[in-house]
Amino acid sequence: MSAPLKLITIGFSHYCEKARWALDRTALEYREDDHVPLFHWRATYGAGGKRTVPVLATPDRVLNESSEILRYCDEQLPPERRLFPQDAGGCAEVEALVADFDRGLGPAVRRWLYFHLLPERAVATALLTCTGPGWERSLTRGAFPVMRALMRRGLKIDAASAERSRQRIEATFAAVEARLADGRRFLVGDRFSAADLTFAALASVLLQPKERGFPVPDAAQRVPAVAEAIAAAKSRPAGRFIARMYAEQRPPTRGGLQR
Ligand SMILES: N[C@@H](CCC(=O)N[C@@H](CS)C(=O)NCC(=O)O)C(=O)O
Repeated sequence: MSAPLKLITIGFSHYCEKARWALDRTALEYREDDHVPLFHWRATYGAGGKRTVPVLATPDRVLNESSEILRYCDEQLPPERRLFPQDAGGCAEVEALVADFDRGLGPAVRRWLYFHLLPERAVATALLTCTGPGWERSLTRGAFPVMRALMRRGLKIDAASAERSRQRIEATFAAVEARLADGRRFLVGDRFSAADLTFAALASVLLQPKERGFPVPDAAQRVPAVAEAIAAAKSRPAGRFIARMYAEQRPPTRGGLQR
């Protein structure tokens, strides 16, 4: 039997959940190798990838982008289960939505969440150390102030950028709700696609559906702004759509953890 694929992640990352969900829809055997943020570089560069996760190491190539991993998964599936539709029009629409969520929603969710969590040392540490091998978690607990400074600088996190991110999240949720207003069950066409998966996965850190492949620690809810945002997101149409996508389309995760 061939060696399983290796999915290098930051466990709680939303782009990693996107890739993990796509892998879990296939019969591909894979093992997840999860890391604390910043410590993941050793694994990604070591595997021949770049600095971001997810990275999927396969026997013949290394995939550095979550959407590339979705396409790789599609190669394993019959046409009717693929995430990118076969017809050119449907495929272009799905690709445009995925690119928009990847460029806008993903970074906005991350920046907004870190802006609120990083000032709370206990909460932020609980999040950062819910993933990765024990030695990475221990070092993170001690080196938290340095990591926090690096993350704030690297991700350009401040009050103004957090506010722009909040607006971007709101605009994306509103645009999704405008699409869903005609009663459609999926964002494009009449079946589940990469657009639905990407939107649901990238917003999942805000919604915390129980089917998520890697749970976000409850500690995040101890920050009032975050608890309020989660409650507000859950009660609106886009949030209910995400909950339904997770309930109906998210198989249990199969990657295990490599330690
Ligand atoms: N375009 C990339 C974005 C992935 C991404 O931003 N990953 C974040 C985790 S949420 C990351 O690795 N950040 C760490 C870094 O930039 O060093 C994809 O779709 O895979």
